[in-house]
Amino acid sequence: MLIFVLVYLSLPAKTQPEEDGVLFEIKENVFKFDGNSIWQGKANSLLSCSRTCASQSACKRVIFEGSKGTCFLLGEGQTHLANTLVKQDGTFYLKKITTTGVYSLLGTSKSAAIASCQALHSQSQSGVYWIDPDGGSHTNAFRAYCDMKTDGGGWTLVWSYSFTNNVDFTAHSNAVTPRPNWQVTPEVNVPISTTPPLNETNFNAMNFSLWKLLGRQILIKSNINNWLVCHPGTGSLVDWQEGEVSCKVVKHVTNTCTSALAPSKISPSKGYGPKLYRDSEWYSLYYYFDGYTGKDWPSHDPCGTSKSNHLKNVVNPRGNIYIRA
Ligand SMILES: [Ca+2]
Ligand SMILES: [Ca+2]
Repeated sequence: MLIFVLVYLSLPAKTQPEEDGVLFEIKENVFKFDGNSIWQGKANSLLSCSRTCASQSACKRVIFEGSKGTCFLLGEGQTHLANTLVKQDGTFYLKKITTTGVYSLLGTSKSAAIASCQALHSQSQSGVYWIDPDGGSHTNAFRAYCDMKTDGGGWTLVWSYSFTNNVDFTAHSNAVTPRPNWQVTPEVNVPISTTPPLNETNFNAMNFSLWKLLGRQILIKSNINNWLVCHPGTGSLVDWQEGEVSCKVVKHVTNTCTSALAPSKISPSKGYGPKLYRDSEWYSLYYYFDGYTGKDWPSHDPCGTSKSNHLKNVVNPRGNIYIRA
């Protein structure tokens, strides 16, 4: 049986700074050694054996034979042994890992699921990670896409949508699709998705009830309208609450209306989907997530005027919503 444990060792101040905290991955009851150690000696415990390794930068791996109290320090050259370990009771095989190595484990498997993309190390790459927004047992963890770059990163993708009729953008038959399972009027007829999108063109939506577990800030991206980051005020998308929001443009996608102000209000449930606007609900729309193919059209207007000012001639126009706390 493979046991994976992280041990944190605090070392005296005389050691080099990078060795103040050294982490080891431990495999118990396995042993394989070809006699090529950089040091071999007695140690009265696994801890003292691993401490000896921690204090020597050349030491990368440790084998400790508990019954004999023998400690082997292995250098870089023995790395291939990790794949050829054999069972032997009472022995320990320790692999030294860097702090970066520890962070790189986060979210890479179901058992290492993180609460949201914000739990990733800031140096992490954007991509798919395992998340478990409700915490506790990871049996219901799932894969989600993280944007680790835009406006500081830490964003979990909750919705990727396209349009039902982008060729005739202002036609009533145009709508965003699919839509999340949020509460809107029964007329709203585009398909509902509860499958987390795995990238920005994987048109799906995470179950809406999970959104609030990820946070209340939203990032809206689109390839036909400016990108917004909105903080909740009296209004909040994830709480399905009408009112004020504080939005800023984090990327100008088009040269149209570059000095236009970002929207300042949200009304989630009036009409056929959430609307972001500034003054008048119907005449200053910036984003309208209209999901009905029988009426209205999904404004993506960088001027905030409910007009057809979105970037034109874009192949496969789309949008994405991300969340962070
Ligand atoms: Ca869980
Ligand atoms: Ca429509």
